[in-house]
Amino acid sequence: MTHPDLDVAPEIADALAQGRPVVALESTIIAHGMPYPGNVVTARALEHVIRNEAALPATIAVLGGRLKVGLDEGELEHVAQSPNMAKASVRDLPVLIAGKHDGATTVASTMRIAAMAGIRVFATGGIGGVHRGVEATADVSADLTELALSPVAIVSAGAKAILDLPRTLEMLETLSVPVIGYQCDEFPAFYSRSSGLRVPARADSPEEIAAILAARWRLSNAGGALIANPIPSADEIPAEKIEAQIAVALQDAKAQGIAGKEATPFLLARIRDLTKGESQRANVALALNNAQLGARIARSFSTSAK
Ligand code: PSU
Ligand code: MN
Repeated sequence: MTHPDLDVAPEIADALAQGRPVVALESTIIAHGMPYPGNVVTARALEHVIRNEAALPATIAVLGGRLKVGLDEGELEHVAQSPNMAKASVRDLPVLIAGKHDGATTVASTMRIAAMAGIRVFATGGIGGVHRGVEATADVSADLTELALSPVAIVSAGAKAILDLPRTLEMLETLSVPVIGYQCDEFPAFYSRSSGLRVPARADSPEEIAAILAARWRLSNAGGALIANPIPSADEIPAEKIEAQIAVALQDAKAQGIAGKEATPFLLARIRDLTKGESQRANVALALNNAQLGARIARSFSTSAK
């Protein structure tokens, strides 16, 4: 597991060596997805939920050009507060490594680094995907292409509602990524449980998901899987309600010429303002829910692999 650019925290390295469950967490959601100090509170809460489920959290970030798997208190605080945390997708990693810079890892780069460390399960809020208006912008998140490359299962509340969900599902099919609805038949839409789109497969227990993952990686180690876990009913924002705010945020982005990697952070922040924080509360709730399921899947996967 030694790699010249990778630093795996000793506790996590031990757990992985012994086949104990570990769940990766991303850092873009901390540095660019939520404001301080709520972001660091959420980051700690995500780690706590995973430990409570008898698994180890491994928050991933780039610090001083090192690919860090597992952050200590001070490092987590730094990621949450520093103005110098670049939003780092996979293509940004070489530049950050060579320049010894800091970077907050997206779903795509977190997957890549998790795979390098031997972590198979990763919990996040919602993955990136095909953006609305893709015909004009060609904006498709590298989260999708990475799902076709790295052997990591992502637990996500579907894909972010700001996206074009039908096209995102089409692209996942093209990339041969298994999409499994957890206790649901519909692809969840991040803030809401329903999207009107069917998931191609359903599983009702972490054990069932672990068995699917084991089979997936017997076929090939190239690529991961998407576990779609709907936001808990008590925390959801109905699709009709949030859709109006999303439309306003998308219009504002267009008017201000926001595009590329700035698009997602801008839209999430704008929706947070428009909903007076309601979207943020939903985002935290669904991320915690995903961390819990991620830990259960990792536990089940590690026992079945023994
Ligand atoms: N989900 C959230 N908040 C976020 C993101 C996802 O709840 O901030 C981030 C993830 O890091 C994801 C990224 O990988 O947004 C997608 O950005 P882009 O569309 O530029 O690929
Ligand atoms: Mn993009």
